[in-house]
Amino acid sequence: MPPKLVSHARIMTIERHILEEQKIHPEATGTLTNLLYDLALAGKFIASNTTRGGLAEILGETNEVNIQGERVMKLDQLADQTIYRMNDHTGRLAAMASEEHEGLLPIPERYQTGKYVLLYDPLDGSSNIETNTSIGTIFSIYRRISDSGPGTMEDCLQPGRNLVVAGYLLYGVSTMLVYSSGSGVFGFTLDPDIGEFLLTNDNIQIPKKPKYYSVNHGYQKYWGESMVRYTQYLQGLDGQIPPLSLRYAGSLVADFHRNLLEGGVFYYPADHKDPQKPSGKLRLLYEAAPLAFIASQAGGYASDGHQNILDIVPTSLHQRTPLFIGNRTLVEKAEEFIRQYGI
Ligand code: P6P
Repeated sequence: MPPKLVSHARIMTIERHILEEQKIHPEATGTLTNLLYDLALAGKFIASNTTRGGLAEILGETNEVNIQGERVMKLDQLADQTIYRMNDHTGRLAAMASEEHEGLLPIPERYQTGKYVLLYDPLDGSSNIETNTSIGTIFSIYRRISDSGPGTMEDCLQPGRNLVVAGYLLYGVSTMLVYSSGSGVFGFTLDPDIGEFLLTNDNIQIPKKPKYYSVNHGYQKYWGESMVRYTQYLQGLDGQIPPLSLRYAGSLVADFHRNLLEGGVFYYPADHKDPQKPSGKLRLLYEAAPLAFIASQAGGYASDGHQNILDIVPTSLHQRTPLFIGNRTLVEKAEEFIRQYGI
């Protein structure tokens, strides 16, 4: 007699979860469901290569430089191509845009176009690959604005408020996929033995009591007074709150994910380090907006220091923004310091 399977919780695969989510949206046609399947599959493939990173010949840099002026790691290229080729022929997308490429990525003419656009950062934090620090993929899905035919730049330059789905994959101690379609945030952990993402974090809510703050202290000399005072506030130095612990991996997805689960704030402020980047380093469309959508679904908040990230209407694919994201109280406090002392 086989042993009776004892489970204290439903075994929920991401496929089943997406189908259940689809039932909440009666108008859903299954296209979005299939698009999410495809992203989960791409994530499994990328994960299988990142875990072999130290062994496979793909580790190390190509001799190419991307639109951001950053040297492209071979794993970056693999992740970028995997996501594009997983989605270019399905007829679900009108266009794509990747943080690794300057312009919009059209759907090849031989394939049909669909009603969504996909924007993605294929491997954020890739400078950490060779030190075996967690890295991630970030994705955003919008409904196209144009009626039909090839997707347009207008389809891609939408505010985060218009997001239909946002999510990320985190390639760390385990591989996780975290996503929201507007009805809460759900985390799935990849079981490599069966190749399935299983629900491990149901309806994530940022804890009310924060534990961490995440910032690169190495740039303190470039900060304005507001950031110096804000950081001292987080460290408990002005006596307003108990000190928070500093955690900074230099990999946005890893830092964001920790604060999502444990409570805290990540910030990459505008600084005076690089006159070419007065708005800081992070990209609005590929990093800030999708994570702001997830943070808001988890009871948190994201700001550029003045306004909700989700309200910013992009004017270019690669525009950058200062980012404060995590517990609403901590992000609003940053806005307060900036109002009082300037950026
Ligand atoms: P810094 C990785 O390159 C990245 O885009 C984010 O993942 C990360 O949060 C940030 O840059 C780290 O930048 O300047 O602190 O090394």
